[in-house]
Amino acid sequence: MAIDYLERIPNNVDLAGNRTLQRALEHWQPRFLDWWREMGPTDFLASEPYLRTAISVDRAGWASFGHVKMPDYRWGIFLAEPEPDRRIGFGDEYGKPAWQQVPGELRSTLRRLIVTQGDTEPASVEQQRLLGHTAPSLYDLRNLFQVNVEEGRHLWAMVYLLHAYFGRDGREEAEALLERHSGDADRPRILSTFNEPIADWLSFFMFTFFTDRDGKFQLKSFAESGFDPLARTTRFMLTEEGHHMFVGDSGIARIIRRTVEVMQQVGQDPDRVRAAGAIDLPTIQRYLNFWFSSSLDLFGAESSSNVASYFASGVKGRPDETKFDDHSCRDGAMTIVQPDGKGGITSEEIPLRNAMNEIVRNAYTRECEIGVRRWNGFIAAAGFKAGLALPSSRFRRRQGVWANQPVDPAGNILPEAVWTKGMAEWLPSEADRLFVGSLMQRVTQPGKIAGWIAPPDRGVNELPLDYDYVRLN
Ligand code: BYC
Ligand code: FE
Ligand code: FE
Repeated sequence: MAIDYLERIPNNVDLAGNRTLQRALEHWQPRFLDWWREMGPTDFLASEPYLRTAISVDRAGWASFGHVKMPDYRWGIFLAEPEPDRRIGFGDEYGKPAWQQVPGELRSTLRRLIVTQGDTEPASVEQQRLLGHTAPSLYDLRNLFQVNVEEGRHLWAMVYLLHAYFGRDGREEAEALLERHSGDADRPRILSTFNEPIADWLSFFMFTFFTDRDGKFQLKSFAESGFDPLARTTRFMLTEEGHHMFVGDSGIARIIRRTVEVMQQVGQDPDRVRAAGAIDLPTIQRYLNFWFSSSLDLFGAESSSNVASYFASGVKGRPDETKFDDHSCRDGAMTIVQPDGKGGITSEEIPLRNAMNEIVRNAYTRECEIGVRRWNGFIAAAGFKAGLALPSSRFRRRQGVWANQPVDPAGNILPEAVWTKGMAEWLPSEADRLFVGSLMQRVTQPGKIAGWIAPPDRGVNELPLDYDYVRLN
């Protein structure tokens, strides 16, 4: 179905054919805009970034590009095309027709998951709201704003489901999504990582690499859902997610390329690298340790009865469920390694369905490793020892069996005092944050770039690097 841009809320769900729903969403729309003006990139309301907007849900040519003031961005509701006669692909309902309405007994489960997903989207916009002041180039500033408006649209995607399928409770949850705020002492966002400050662009790139990638895996799990509107919504969201991870991956690669260039001039000593205005590799590793460990928590506990019931009931599958042989997983088991409470480790066999969080976390980790290997490639090519590494999945966890355990990045359990001392070296210190913060000077001349990051390989939409990617009005 084509997207109707004449509507106040662009959509391909025939909103005009459901007046009650349309009115409810039109009532929520000004509240969303108020939230954007208060909690979004508030100091850039008059700026015009060069943004892409979805104009169809087809793979080929879904986007149009142009300079737009962000409050005028056409946030809308776009679902991937329906699959005729779609069937549930996993769990106890395997092979039955996918649901076009919410099954009564799954109502509260589905609502909670949709709210949790929806909560992360505006949270990330809040976390990133001040970064515009310190963008290393107009190209990067534009990418930040592109990510922001799309996360705003992801909020719309979840709010549509809440309004369309969950009645009054859904409308109340949609309001609450604008009332919780990242880092708010009284009404924080639901998931841990979305309350962490993103104060500098190194954190932003780490977040878009590691945390948006959790988004990808969670959305892929929902893309398998037996609740068809959720599956179709998340399928379209995934087309936007690719860009967010590109921003993170290429951002970190560009930082590293600049760092090794400086190392070739001044040597490896972190102090000399810093004095030359680049970010030393040990600092990059510490930021990586922080954001990777935080993002691992977003997959939930290694053993979870919640996730077993999501899988059994057909609510939430595994990413790329069709690639697995066994879609029932009723009989399988998985071994989980956990601390034994006496300074050692022990292993426990748990039912496969209870281990779904861990299965998805492992797939996520393998994908993160590909990025790290690529970054190490830049370091090695410059003639230095390529030592960036993901910390162990036991390191600095707050959820699951390894929560609050004294573990080093290699995964060893340490005596409490040794561990406490180590943590100061493994995570960004106040001094690290101050140093990185000191590099964050805004560059606004087209084609110019800050000294701590290499230029991108190419511009946006085949435009040159010195294009005016943001008109700062
Ligand atoms: N922080 O059985 P457990 C994205 C809670 S990112 C705080 O282990 P379950 C994006 C859990 O909620 C993708 N609380 O967990 C990225 C539960 O609480 P209740 C976001 C946590 O249910 C960048 C309790 O602990 N999408 O889109 O198997 C920019 C025990 O739970 C955390 C989703 O997360 C945590 N880290 O799985 C923008 C998908 N971890 O119910 C956007 C929706 C767990 O006992 N969410 N808890 O009060 C889910 O599927 C599941 O809720 C989780 C947890 C995978 C998060
Ligand atoms: Fe998102
Ligand atoms: Fe994202």
